[in-house]
Amino acid sequence: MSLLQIDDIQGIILHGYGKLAGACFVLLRISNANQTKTWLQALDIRNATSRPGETERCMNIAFTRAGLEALGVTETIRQSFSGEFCEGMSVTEHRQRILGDVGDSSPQHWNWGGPTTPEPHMLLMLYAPNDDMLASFLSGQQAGFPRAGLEQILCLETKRLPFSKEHFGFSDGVAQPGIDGFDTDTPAHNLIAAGEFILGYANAYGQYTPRPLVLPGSDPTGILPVAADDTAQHDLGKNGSYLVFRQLSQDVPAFWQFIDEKTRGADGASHPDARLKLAAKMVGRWPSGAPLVKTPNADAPALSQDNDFLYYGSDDAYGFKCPVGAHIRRANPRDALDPEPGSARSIEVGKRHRILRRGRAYGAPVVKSMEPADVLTTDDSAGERGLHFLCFNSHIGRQFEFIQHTWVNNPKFDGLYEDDDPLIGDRNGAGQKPGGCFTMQGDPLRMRVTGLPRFVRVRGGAYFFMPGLRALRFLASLP
Ligand code: N7H
Repeated sequence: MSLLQIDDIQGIILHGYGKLAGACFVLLRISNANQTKTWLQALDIRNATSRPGETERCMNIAFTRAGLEALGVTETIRQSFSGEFCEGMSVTEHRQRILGDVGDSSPQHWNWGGPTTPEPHMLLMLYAPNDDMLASFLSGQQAGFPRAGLEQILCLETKRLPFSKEHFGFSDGVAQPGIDGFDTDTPAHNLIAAGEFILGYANAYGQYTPRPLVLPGSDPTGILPVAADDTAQHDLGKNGSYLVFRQLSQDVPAFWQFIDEKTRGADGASHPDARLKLAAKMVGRWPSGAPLVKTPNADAPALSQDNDFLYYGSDDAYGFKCPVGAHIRRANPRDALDPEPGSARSIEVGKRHRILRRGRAYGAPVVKSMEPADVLTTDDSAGERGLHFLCFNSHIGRQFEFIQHTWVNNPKFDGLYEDDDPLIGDRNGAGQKPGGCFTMQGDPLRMRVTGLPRFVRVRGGAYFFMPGLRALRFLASLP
């Protein structure tokens, strides 16, 4: 039985809706708040009581700070939301540096969420079994926008790629944290306090993450629950979460061309096996999803869903199997963190920096086969494709931003010197720091690849608050 109030939590937080192949994300602005509130009151938002079946349609909703303001949330209440959320993803230079949103990834070039495009107020997330059913779901919603006092800024489409791959050709969405009190079959090293992802529950420190609370006078009809840690206040955050949304464009031809060049023999011939191995070393998993620490020399599809491993605990303290700087080892170092790598304490530290990923690919694949050899012989330099990266966390600074800044984009991560994330790193942060190297630790010799270009660029993004369903009713009934 779940210890979480799953009937009050929006479904996409706890379930990935993996069976629903169609998905789109609609960015909206509120032009008439009263109409929008009436619309919100009648909205059929999917909760988390059950995982949707293959024939269902689901809708979820989230708001930016500007959206809350447009709905009439007072300044005092708005200030009780997280600092990162209030400040926004794209506004300050400091945050642009933290996130690596520099050069041609800087917000001034973004398609949405930046200073040159209308600021989104709301995100409507629609999911359906297939693209046709999604199209009718979307057009039904769109028909109601004018009466709901809403203007559509953009509808971001997604695409289910062949073989459940992402654009570089790897299985994505394999490793997710297990949520304590909800997930039952997760190994203890991967079981994370619910309060790390859902507000109003104890977090990895055994405390309540700061969240929006309101005085009872602001909630006269008592829609909101009393805060568990402060009975003088009502909990607007309870069962909600912060949603990080970044549109990340992937340069697939550049990725495979670079790897192909670096693995050619002295005679200039390509080496498909060496190519695949270098790419797998960069990711930390093989294309099937099999983790390198369990199968360092060849893909093993039987292990494609395997997430039950540690690094020191897999006899890979030095990164001989999965390089220290590989994408998955940086994004979640498991038991490799100071002060005592390989210990229970290291795992506890790691549990404070986890995210729940809910992203979807967008754009057509370069080739339907998803094979590197076919990518290399196809001319598709102009194609726009990538990942709508979405993740949930209860503390944006300590979770998403920490991962991005202290691990992904940090050239000195875990004893390295000038290596940022080989897959998604910002390289040298527009000349601010070293970057663009990838080291594969080895005995007796390590190997280094240098001159990595940026393969992933940012095209848009924003921080959202996804309220619990009672909190949504509260927002819809604001005066
Ligand atoms: Fe990453 N990729 O598809 O190649 N990621 N990621 N990611 N990522 C992972 O376990 C990818 C991005 C994490 O617990 C896999 O799902 C791409 C950002 C985390 O072992 C693959 C992009 C951030 C994990 C990819 C991208 C993260 C993870 C292995 C951008 C956070 C789990 C399969 C276009 C700041 C780590 C899997 C763990 C895994 C890919 C972005 C984080 C294949 C293409 C921005 C926490």
